[in-house]
Amino acid sequence: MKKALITGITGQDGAYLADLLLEKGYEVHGIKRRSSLFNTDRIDHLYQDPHEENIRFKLHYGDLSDSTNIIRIIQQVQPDEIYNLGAMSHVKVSFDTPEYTANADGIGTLRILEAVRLLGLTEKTKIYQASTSELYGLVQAVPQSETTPFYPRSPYAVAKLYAYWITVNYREAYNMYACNGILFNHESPLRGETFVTRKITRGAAKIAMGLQDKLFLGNLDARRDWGHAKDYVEAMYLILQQEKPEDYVIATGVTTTVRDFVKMAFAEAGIQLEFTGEGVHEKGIVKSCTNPDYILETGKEIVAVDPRYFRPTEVDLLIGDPTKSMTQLGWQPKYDLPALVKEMMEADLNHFAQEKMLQEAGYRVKNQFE
Ligand code: NDP
Ligand code: GDR
Repeated sequence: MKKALITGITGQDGAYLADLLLEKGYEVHGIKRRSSLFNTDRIDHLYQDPHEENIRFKLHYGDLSDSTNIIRIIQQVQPDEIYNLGAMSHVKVSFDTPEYTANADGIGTLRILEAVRLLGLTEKTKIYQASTSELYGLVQAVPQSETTPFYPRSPYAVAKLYAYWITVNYREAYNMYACNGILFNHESPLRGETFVTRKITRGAAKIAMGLQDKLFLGNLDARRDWGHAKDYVEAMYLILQQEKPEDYVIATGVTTTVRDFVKMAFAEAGIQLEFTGEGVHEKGIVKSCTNPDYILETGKEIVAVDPRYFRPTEVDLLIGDPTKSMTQLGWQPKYDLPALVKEMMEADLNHFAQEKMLQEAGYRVKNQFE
């Protein structure tokens, strides 16, 4: 039985990847951080009682900032494959916590590679590094492929640049099977609540149900190549099943503005939006509302721009060229953007319908931080 170790198993991608590898018959180990509240919501369905025999899913406490802990876990697990997905993954937050981001995202990757080397596992253990389209940053050329130059635009992207190159260097220096998947944005109903797509689908669902008045967003002109996380974890797996270790771009090849994503999300709830005004004065107003369950007056302003969400340096345009992964890996995404938006909206409408009932029945107070 193959063994996989996933860092970042409690995150969006970690959860989908754990599902996939368990389905494929792997024994799956994950590293989770200690937190004051349970942080395993996304993987609770995978729990197996450690007192039972033949457990195929195991969690270990750990942190990418702790070398000895990483070495101990890798020594104990002796994994065939390591998927290094753990990271402080929020671009905007990395401007607030740049040193921590460099430690976890940059040096954390070195700690994994070095542990494998120190433990003499270079021939046994394959390593996947979660690289990102944020490496391209300031547009040099489009669509972005494996040969497009990098120009990172945030502490997050700079930390990930180090991680990218140290992965390449360990592959070349020590003949390790270590690869970068350069993944463009990928989303799902499990996406963290403060990334723009999930913030939009949650906001649209709450506004439709009368639980929120307005959605405040930052740069509506930013363009992203959005895919579905479920498709993208398949690519991670495929990258580690090749004869030779190489780096791959994973993307859909379609780019969309944040503004258009907002329109698509509200349309799923039967609310047509139009945008008026420019820059910080741009507003999204209700053009029509055809869903009888959600009554919103025409002309009501429900989306506004708040400069607090602007980034000191922005990445304006991402559009990936997935030719290499499609031809060499045979990777093919199953979801397009409309299917992704539909699935995310269905999940959030369903979630907030329940939340509304609980609030109305007095079982739950409104969370002011949401
Ligand atoms: P999430 O933010 O959903 O998950 C990040 C995971 O990393 C969580 O499990 C988190 O734990 C864990 N983590 C954070 N800091 C540490 C640390 N110091 N030590 C150990 N674990 C840590 O990210 P995604 O699932 O969306 O992304 C997975 C990886 O892919 C990340 O590295 C991200 O940078 C990268 N990436 C993501 C893309 C995307 O569009 N989603 C695109 C390209 C790359 P906790 O739950 O406790 O916070
Ligand atoms: P990104 O994702 O920075 O691309 O990083 P995010 O969803 O945060 O932003 C995408 C774009 O939307 C604009 N935007 C807003 N973003 C957020 N979060 N909140 C807002 O209110 C808002 N309004 C507009 C942003 O300015 C940006 O242009 C994600 C992460 O998953 C990284 O870890 C990963 O490496 C990259 O995708 C690929």
